[in-house]
Amino acid sequence: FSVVRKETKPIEGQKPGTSGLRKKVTVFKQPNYLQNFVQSTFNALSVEKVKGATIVVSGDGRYYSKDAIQIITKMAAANGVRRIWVGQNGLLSTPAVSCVIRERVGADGSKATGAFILTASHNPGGPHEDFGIKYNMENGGPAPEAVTDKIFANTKIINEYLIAEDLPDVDISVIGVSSFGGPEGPFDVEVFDSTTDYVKLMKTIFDFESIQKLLASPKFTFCYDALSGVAGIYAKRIFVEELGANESSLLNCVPKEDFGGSHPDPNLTYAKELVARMGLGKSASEVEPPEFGAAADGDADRNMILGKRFFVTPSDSVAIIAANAVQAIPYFTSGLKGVARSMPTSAALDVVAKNLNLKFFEVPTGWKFFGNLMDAGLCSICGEESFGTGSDHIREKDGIWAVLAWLSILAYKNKDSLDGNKKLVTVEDIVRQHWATYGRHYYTRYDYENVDAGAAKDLMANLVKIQSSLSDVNKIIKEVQPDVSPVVNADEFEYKDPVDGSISKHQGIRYFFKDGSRLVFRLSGTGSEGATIRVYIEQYEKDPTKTGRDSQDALAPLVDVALKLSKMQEFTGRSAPTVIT
Ligand code: VG1
Ligand code: CO
Repeated sequence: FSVVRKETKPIEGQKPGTSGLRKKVTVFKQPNYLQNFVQSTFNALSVEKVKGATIVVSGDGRYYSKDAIQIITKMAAANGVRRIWVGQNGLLSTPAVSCVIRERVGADGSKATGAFILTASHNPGGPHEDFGIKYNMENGGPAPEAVTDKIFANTKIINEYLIAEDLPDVDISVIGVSSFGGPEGPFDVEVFDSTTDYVKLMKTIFDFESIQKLLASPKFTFCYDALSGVAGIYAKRIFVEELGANESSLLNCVPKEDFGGSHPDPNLTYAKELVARMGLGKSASEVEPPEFGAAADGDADRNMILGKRFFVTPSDSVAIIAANAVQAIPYFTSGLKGVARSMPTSAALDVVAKNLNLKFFEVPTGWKFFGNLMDAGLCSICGEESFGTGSDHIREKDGIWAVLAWLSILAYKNKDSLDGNKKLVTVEDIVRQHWATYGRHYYTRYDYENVDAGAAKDLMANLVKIQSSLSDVNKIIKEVQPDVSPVVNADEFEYKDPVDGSISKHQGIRYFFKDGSRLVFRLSGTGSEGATIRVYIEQYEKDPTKTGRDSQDALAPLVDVALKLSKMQEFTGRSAPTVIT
């Protein structure tokens, strides 16, 4: 093939958000849009990460992925990349990409130094929906801010990109290596099985035999919903083929380019089918629900854990996994190095860390901040309130891992009750027991999606402004909810990375209440149009006689304070959130 230099001009708005660049497919299809971003990424990497390098390109299989893979491959060839690795059909979950970068070794001993991940995660897909792209580094984690800032800076000055236009399209549905010759020597495209490396890694972490026993027990019933995302191919391999679950326990496990037309977001609003099957929500199933249910998002890095008629908040989930990991999961037998959560995530994990005397870190939203801690050996388990949970086995959150972690805990707690007539220890039992020991963090998040960007900015600015007078803030609170305890502290979260000293500012507006309650407000960095305001509401209850309340009831007064304090309706015109989780 030959290398062509194409003239181009900067395109506005290519700033990577919380997790890469996410835009409508129609935006990505504009002339040079994808090309500019990809070339800007190559230009942001050091030479040896491009010339002669091995780079992974794959994603959640959403609409436009197949075209993007061919374009990126041709540009990689032209930029002197030695080899491109593609999961069969262009499919690799985000955690699997992280695993492939860290673990996979090519036939000639080659290792990947980075990856383009093609996903917009939990955002809908299809010709009129979202596409996304992000770059992950040699440690398997998302590019740190220093790199994404450089990429963005490059997009503003780009004037040409390199492409091998005459390189033929590679058939990514067939496993094998295609070899080509270019001006700088050989170039290979290797298509490989999307699940092998990931399954191998999971087997080194968990005791598959004990999970198999759990799944085989007539007392235990199981259900998994991939929401038509890429998780389906891993679910089939792991839950059915390896662990012996019945094929009928899988819902929506065939990846679709448009996720069947719905949001591939594993929460109580969007995972409708699973929620109903688990006996929750308005259209709850009449049939006896399974004991355990879980769902994933489009790229399979998120997870939702459900018990029979029971929802586990993601903030509780990471705390419960951390509290039980050493006993229940072989990978952690020698102890936890530390734990971490994102700032808006509830303090349930903090209490566990304190009790178990573990190192603890609070980082800004987004997985990239956990990577540094893990690389420095400071953190074993971490999580976010947004249905993200994971560990230092890779550098991304991991939806299937979280399910295997829960199944391991269930297998451990039930090791004596699977045979005979002892009662099964259920998901709900485990969570209630946890609350009895550590107290409960009532928690909810209100999302206002696609709000006018100006209005959202004004609302946030006002919330910062009123922080300068807490007595005025407390006056408002007294008026609307006299029983809510007063605010004792308020700030904007700023993070100093303990490993590299880098500082991230404006990471969310916080209000701390005297009784330990907390309100957090932040703007989403993953949307593709307008603004999304997220309100995080949390209240701690230590008294074991009061941990069994309905969460929305318990939080109602604090929610009211949040909405009045932020003047939500005044600024946005919205009388209700788009999604409550
Ligand atoms: C959201 C979540 C955040 C998560 C991010 C990426 O970001 O709040 O916790 O890390 O999505 O997840 P934001 O900026 O919209 O609040 V994923 O599954 O979209 O890669
Ligand atoms: Co995701």
